[in-house]
Parts: sequence; structure tokens; C-alpha cells
Amino acid sequence: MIKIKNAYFIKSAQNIAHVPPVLYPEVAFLGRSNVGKSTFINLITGRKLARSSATPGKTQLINYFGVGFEDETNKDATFQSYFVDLPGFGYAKVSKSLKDQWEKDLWDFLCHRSAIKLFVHLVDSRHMDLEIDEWVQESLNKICRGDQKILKIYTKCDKITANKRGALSQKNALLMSMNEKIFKPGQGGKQKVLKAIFKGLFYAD
Ligand SMILES: Nc1nc2c(ncn2[C@@H]2O[C@H](COP(=O)(O)OP(=O)(O)OP(=O)(O)O)[C@@H](O)[C@H]2O)c(=O)[nH]1
Ligand SMILES: [Mg+2]
Repeated sequence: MIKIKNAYFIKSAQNIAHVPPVLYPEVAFLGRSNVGKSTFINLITGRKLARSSATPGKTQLINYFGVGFEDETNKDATFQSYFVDLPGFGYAKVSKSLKDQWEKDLWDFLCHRSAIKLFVHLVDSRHMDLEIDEWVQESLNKICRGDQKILKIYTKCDKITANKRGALSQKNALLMSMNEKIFKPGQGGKQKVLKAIFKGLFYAD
């Protein structure tokens, strides 16, 4: 079993020039605006760390959190990481020039931050074939280095039918929801997702 040992806010930065020094392996959470990135970080850490909102465009900076894991089968080892909450793609309610600047800052960070070991692309389970997600996936594939990995995780799984959850879980997809009770045993939810992030951060394969 993997547990969260500690989780705390570090800092918010406008761009890569202002992020903390490289110290731990990092996981960057990205996806469409309002897909549930900030909520996901709170759910997975079991803390209220990131600010979420029903209104898209809530996260506007690069937000750093320190997150330590505990592996119950290897209790002496420490597994410290940084979680990075990012602004969403496709938020339209600001001027084009501001939006372009945000996207430039965001891609500059994603392309050049050497400590990122894992990209987590969050996709709304109700809308799995959106063009914007295909674009995010393709862009990630292009920038992903040999020492980095990409994980896709489906959010808001309480909003789809039990049949759809079953079909996704058959394909070994990673499913997440604010309501953990909707998952049948073995279907996943928080512990399966936590394990996948832990492996992605700390193990080469
Ligand atoms: N029903 C349901 N709602 C969710 C779930 N996860 C997130 N939400 C809701 O979706 C909305 C957006 O969540 P956020 O976590 O702010 O989304 P975000 O991707 O960080 O959004 P931006 O920062 O604006 O890009 C909020 O109203 C959340 O309560 C979920 O698993 N189930
Ligand atoms: Mg957010």
C-alpha cells in the first residue's frame, strides 16, 4: 500500500524563471481548464492544498507542492516529490494576448523543466474524444524525453454510468472521482492511481 506522508504548499510562480530549485522528481498535472486538476491533487493527497472552482480558469500560476510518499513494503526509504498544479488549456475568457502569454509560459515550463519525471494528463471521463485533449496528448508525445513518462487519468467518473466505468476499467484505464464509493473492487480509484504516480516518479519502468 502507498500512502501520502506529507503534503504542503511551496510557492506559486508566473513562469519557469520563478519556480523552486530542482530538488525532487516532479509530476506535472495538465489538461483542459475545469477538468479537475486542482481537485485531483487535493483528493490524491487527502489535503486541501490546491484551489479549485466550478468556474474555469481558476488556476493561473505554476503552483508547487511538496509531497512525500510512504511505501508500506519499504518503510525505511523516503520518497519525496514535487506536485505541480498548472493552468488549464482552452480557457477563453481572457484576452488573446494574455492567453497566448500563459500558454507560452506553460509550454516553456513543460519543455524545459528538467526535474519533471511524469506528465499526468487528466481527461474528463464524460468527454473522452475532445480535440483539445488529442492536441495535449500529441504535444506531450513530442516533448517527452526518454527519462519521462506520460499517464492519462480519467476524472469525474461519478458522472458516467457504471457500465462505462466497467468498460474503461477493462482497458486498464486509471479512474478517479470525488466519490470513491462508486468504484467496484479492483476497478481502481485512489489507491490504484496513487500507485501509478508513485511508480512513474520513482521507478524507471
Ligand atoms: N462530480 C465531480 N466533480 C468534480 C470532480 N473533480 C472535480 N470536480 C469539479 O469540477 C470543477 C473544476 O475543478 P478544478 O479542480 O477547479 O478544475 P481545474 O482543472 O483545476 O480547473 P482550472 O484550474 O480552471 O484549469 C469543480 O467544480 C470541481 O468540484 C469529480 O470527480 N466529480
Ligand atoms: Mg485548477
